[in-house]
Amino acid sequence: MSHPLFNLAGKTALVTGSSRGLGLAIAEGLAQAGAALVLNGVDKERLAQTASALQAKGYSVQAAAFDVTDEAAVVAAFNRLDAAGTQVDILVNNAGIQLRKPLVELSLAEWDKVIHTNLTSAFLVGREAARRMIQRGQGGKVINIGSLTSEAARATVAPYTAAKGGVKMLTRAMAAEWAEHGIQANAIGPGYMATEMNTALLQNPAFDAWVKGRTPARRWGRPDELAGTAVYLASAASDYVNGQIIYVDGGMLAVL
Ligand code: GCO
Repeated sequence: MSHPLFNLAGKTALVTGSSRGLGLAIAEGLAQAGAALVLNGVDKERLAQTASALQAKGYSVQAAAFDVTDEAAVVAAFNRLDAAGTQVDILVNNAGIQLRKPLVELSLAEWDKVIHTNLTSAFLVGREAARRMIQRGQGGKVINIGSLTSEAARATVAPYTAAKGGVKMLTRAMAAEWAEHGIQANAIGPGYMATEMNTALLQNPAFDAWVKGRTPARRWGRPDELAGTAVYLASAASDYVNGQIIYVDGGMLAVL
């Protein structure tokens, strides 16, 4: 029996980019705490497969395929949720991409794609969710997914770093404007997690050794290890927490 503070029963959570990876792990964690899920992704087939798998586990799940970088698509998606009577109480802005290339070789189009997907999308989806949360007057939860690069830079991932730094400050800006409406906006900063996005790094012996040497826990994180922090930030347990970023990184940022 979970502590009542952490019970998400009766709440609906929209998790962007949740057909796989960190988004899926976070979504399943929220469902285990009682939340109904709205999964999101751009690949309708993969999204449907993921939704079916979670439904088979007994969770309440619907799929909302839309491109979080497309303003019209985001607005239309929320209008469809409104029409279906689906109220988003918890938003997790997780959708993101990685592109590893030296700054001097980067095209403007490549820069824009990463910034738009990893940062602007949090504004577009957050704006639609918050408009409705404010109008309902029942508060809400916004959880943005940052990164170690919200705090420290690594060479060859400049647009990702700039975007994730922006996610940290956008979270504070959201808190500044929305806390008075009972909406808590916070962020999670995952450390090096074993996900598809990091496959190239995991399979690189030198990088793998660097992560394990640089991390006090001496290992990569598992996506499911974000679930507890996500449930905390999605629940009444964090009703007086605003504008914070919690790093789930095995201690990497805590040490030199
Ligand atoms: C990289 C990785 C990192 C991690 C994560 C760390 O290329 O360094 O992709 O960006 O994925 O963001 O918090």
